[in-house]
Amino acid sequence: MGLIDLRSDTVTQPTDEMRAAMAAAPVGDDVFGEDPTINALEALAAEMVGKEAAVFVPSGTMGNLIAIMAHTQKGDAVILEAESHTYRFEVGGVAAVAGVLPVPVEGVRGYITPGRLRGAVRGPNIHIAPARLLCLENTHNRSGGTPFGPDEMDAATAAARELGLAVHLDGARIFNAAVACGVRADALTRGVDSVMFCVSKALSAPVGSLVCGSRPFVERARRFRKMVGGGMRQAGIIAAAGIVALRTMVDRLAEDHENARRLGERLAALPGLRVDPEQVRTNMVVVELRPPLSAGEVADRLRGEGVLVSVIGPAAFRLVTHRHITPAMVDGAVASFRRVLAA
Ligand code: TLP
Repeated sequence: MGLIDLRSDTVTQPTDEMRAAMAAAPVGDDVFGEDPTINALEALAAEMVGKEAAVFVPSGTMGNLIAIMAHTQKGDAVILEAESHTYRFEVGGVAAVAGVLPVPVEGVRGYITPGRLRGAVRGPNIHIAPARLLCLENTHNRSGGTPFGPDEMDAATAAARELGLAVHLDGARIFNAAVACGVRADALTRGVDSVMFCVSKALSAPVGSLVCGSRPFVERARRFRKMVGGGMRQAGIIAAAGIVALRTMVDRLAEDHENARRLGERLAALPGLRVDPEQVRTNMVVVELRPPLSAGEVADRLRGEGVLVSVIGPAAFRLVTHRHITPAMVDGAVASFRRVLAA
């Protein structure tokens, strides 16, 4: 069957159509705003999330960083979910580069409720860094790809408005959320000031993310992109794949979600594992091992069987389905788990 790589949807390969579009893409110097393919991708991206403008960046990490820089001044406070990717896995750039105080708030499966948000905003008081920005994440990676629907997004953004905060959304997987909730992505982004999403994850493009918002916000973000070294030249070569990703790869995400559900249900039936199939709502499955098994050891044995998973804790894995994972591979992975646990 070959390797069953469930580590992340970032492992997806570009499609033949992407490679052809990349080879044929008209390009120019993007720092001068002259790359027609990047300009087309930015326009398409902005339109899909209902914003005025967008800027193409090499990674989600850079996209979140420059969005935060564009919303804040040094010394401001930014409210983030305690398990959010930006707080936990973006190398502390929010503090080290943006120079703002991250204020972590524990969410409910990654969702910052309006009540918890109100509880986290203090001041005004001369002793306290002024809170300027709320960062949300949809889908929420660490809580197993949990999607938040329009009502939850609207409630959080309305509370942020009352508190005078701008809102940035880490929507690395916003199209997974939209497909899972049965809505268009713009129904999830209507209340936010800015959204970053990635074409490099389940949408299968090789590189790239978009930061979208109002025209003045995006112009500010574009300056910060240049500051942190993200001004690219004939990068239409990669943007071309992003256009194909947005046009052809969104609807098929439903297949990844079905496969994740299948994986979750079958793993839940194995002794030694704890999985809640009800919580598998997009393309991720979180698996907990019952003691005394260690995730590192089980992952090594699975690797020996040709199944790759991400270890996310001493007794926990994350498994991600994507375009290269078929239902037969799901069943193959489950069979490997069964053998490894029995050994
Ligand atoms: N997530 C990756 C890696 O961190 C491991 C993954 O495999 O899930 N926001 C969210 C919610 C993300 O999940 C990621 C990447 C990013 C931002 C950062 O994107 P990149 O990797 O393009 O910098």
